Amino acid sequence: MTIQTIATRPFEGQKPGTSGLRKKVRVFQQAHYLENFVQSIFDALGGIAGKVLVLGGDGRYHNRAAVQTILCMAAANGAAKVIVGQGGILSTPAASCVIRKYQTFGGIILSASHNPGGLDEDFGIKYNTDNGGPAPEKITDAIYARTTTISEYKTLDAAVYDIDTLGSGQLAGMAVEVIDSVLDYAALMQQLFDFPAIRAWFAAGHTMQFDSLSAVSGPYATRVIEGLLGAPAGTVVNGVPLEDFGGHHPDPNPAHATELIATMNAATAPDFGAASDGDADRNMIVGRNLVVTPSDSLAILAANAKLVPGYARGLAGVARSMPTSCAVDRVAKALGIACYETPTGWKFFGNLLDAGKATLCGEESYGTGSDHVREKDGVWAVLFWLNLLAATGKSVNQLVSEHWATYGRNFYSRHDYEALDVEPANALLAALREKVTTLAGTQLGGKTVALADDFAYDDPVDGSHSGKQGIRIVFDDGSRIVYRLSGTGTEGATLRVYLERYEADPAQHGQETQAALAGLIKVAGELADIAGRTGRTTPTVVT
Ligand code: VG1
Ligand code: CO
Repeated sequence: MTIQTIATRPFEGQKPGTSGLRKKVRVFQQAHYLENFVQSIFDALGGIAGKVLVLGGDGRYHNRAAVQTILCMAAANGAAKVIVGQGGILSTPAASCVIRKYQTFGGIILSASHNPGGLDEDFGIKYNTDNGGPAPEKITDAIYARTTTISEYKTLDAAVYDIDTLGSGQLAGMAVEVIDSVLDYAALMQQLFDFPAIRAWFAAGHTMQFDSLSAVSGPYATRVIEGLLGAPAGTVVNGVPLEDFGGHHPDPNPAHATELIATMNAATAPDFGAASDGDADRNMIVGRNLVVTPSDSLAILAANAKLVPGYARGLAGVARSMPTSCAVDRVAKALGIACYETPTGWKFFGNLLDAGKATLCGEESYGTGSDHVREKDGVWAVLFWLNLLAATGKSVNQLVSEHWATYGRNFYSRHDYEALDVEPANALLAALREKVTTLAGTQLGGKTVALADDFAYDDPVDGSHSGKQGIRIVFDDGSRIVYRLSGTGTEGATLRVYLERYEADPAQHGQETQAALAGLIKVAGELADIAGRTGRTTPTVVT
């Protein structure tokens, strides 16, 4: 095996989005495309000679091929060692766990997360740093800059490494260690949660359905929930990761996890329902006839954290992305702890977690996590809920309604307008950006605008500034409308409109969400002229 230096030319558009570089598989299959990006990562890091990296992905189409490419390139670039998940499998939170546990230089995660998989669907790649978290913007910017000037990359002439057999080996002088994809992660979960209590909860006859949506949470959920926690076989459904996720959208929300929703709405529903996404960093929590809004889930975990061994010491603080509802803010206030508001994307939580300023973090997009790793973590969130169910003896519905009775309810919904033409979508945002500066103090739909801006974030730890993170309109009763464009899609543009209204009166908590938000939905549509600018009168996905 010899090291080769291959001449190449930059590809346009290798700019990482909200979470890494995501493109159609066929784009990644072009000669040199993946190689250019990987070499740009290595170059932006100042080289990887002598370093140890973690490598794995969600098992989608092109995962195995990409693992081989990256192993060859890591060896050719002089890496000391690559730790690979068996079969190329590592969930995003498991990769974060392994990077931290073995104190590696960083890791490469292959996933397009909640995006569909298969030859005609999406693939993705991102770099995580030594804290186990997604590279911050200064690194992703440097990677992107490198992709625009790259002229060569290093690789090996043909080599295929056996990634299915556990154990250590060599590839052109570089050590390769194929590890059990689940073991380290499962060990971490046992340190955080009361496994005996959850085991007793299942032994008492409680039931659950965990829908892995044929994605990478399957092996993790099966080993932990059916294995270590003794839930009956069949508790985890769609638990075998498939390259095309069985043709489904591996996105755990009511619009895409329809099988689970039907199960939880049936007369024979189990006590607890949950689902996770392509790379197992998202979670959806479901009670009988009740989908727990991710923003509420974060607030409920924060309010009850002391019941869970790993968080019994209490929380240093909490953090949420700006569009996430303010439900957790009320909990933080009651607990007397700080609540941070960050831009969308898990990378913005990293510094807060590293600095010990926040313990729990969450996003409205079915993402919840803590300082145990530096990614959001789907299976962890499900275990947290299981621990709460076991510790309180209450149902999901009870925990939610009691939470609302104590703190009030933040009605919340996200309306997505997918696959829009890019130009009008950008124009819509640009027009809002102009208009937003004039809105404070005015009346919209009978409410007074208290604050209106284009959200910008100054990181309290390293002082970095991130602008243009979404248009927000906050009313004097706490209601909010937020608009932003998605940074994870691979086709056209997706407009996300986030809607929130606070209701203190428990007599009003039973309202249907869309009805409770109807006034704001109307204002949001008119203010941005969504129908006029996009030709759409209804959103594609409502969650
Ligand atoms: C979306 C979500 C965001 C999340 C990101 C990655 O980004 O809104 O909250 O962090 O996906 O999640 P965007 O830019 O499309 O709104 V995952 O599970 O796809 O890595
Ligand atoms: Co994901």
